[in-house]
Amino acid sequence: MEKILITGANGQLGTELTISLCKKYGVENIIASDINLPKSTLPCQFIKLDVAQKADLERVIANAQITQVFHLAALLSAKGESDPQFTWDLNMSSLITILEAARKYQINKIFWPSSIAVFGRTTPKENTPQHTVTEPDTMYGITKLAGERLCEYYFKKYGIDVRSLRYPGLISNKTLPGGGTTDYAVDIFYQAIETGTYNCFLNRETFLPMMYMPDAIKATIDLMDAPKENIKIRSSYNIGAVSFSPEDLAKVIQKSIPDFTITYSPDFRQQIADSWPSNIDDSAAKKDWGWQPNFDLDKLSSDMLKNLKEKLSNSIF
Ligand code: AKB
Repeated sequence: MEKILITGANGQLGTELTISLCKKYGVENIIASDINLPKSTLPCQFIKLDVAQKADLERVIANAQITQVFHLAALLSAKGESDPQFTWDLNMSSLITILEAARKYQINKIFWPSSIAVFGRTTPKENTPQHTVTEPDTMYGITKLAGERLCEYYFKKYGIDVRSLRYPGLISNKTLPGGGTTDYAVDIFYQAIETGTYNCFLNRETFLPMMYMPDAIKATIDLMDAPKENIKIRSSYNIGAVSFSPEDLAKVIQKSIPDFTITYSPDFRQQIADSWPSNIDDSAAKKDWGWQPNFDLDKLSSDMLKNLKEKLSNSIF
C-alpha cells in the first residue's frame, strides 16, 4: 500500500490534489503538509512542515514510511521576484532533499511540478516544442529549469522514478492561486461576479497557455499512474489545454454577465507574461501516456461561474 506525502497541500493545486488522492488511495494513506495551517478541515492527516527545513522534511519521510511524494511547495513567478535568493533556496533545496531521500528511504515515485516558466523570450512562442530553447527570465523559471535537470539527472544516475509536468496557468474555484503571473485568469471571475468590472494587470492581447483544474488533476494522476516504461521524458512534459488573452476571457464571461467590463493596467507581470509562450505543443504527453484535456474556454468559463456564484452566495449568508 502506498503512503503519500503532499507538500504545499494548502495551495491552489495542493488543495484539490489532496482531495483526489484521498479518494484514490484512502484518507489513511495520505499526509498533507504545508508551512501554514489549513483554512478548513482536511479529510486526511495534516502536518505543519517547512520544506526548507531539510531535517524536518527527511524525518517526516522516514518516520511515516512515505512511498510517494507530491512535492508542490514552491514560490511562483511574480512573488518569487520580490525575493529571488529565497525563491532559489526554497524551490531548489526542498527538491534535492526529496530526491536524496528517495535514495535513502523507500520512496518509489515522486511528482514534481514544472511550469511554462522554463521558457523565455528566445523560445518559439507558438506551438512551443517539448525540446527547445529554455532561457527563463524569472528566478521561478530558473528554479524550474534547474529542477527539471535535477529530476532527469536523478532518474538517469540513480533510477529515481520522478515525473513532472510543465503546468500552464491553472484556473480553479476552490483555492486562490498565490503569486503567479497567470493569476488574473482566476481573479477576473471573482471580480466579474462581485463587482461586474475587472482591472487586469496584463494587457488585452497577452495570450498565455491555461488549464482548468479538473484537467490539471487528471493530467497529474494519469502521469503518475502510467507504466514506468511509457514515461520517456524525465525532465518535464509539456501539457496544453487552452490558450487565450484577457480580452478573449472577458468576452466569454460577457456571454453570462453581459454588463461585465474590463480595463487594462499592465504592471511588472506583463514583462514576465511577454517572455512566456502563447500555446504549447503537448504531442509527447499525448503519445506517451494518453494526455487529453476535457475543458475548452467556454466549458471552463461556465463551470467557473456556476461554482463561484454558488460559493460566493454561500459565503455571504
Ligand atoms: C505562475 O504564473 O507563476 C504560475 C505558472 C505558470 O507556473 N501559474
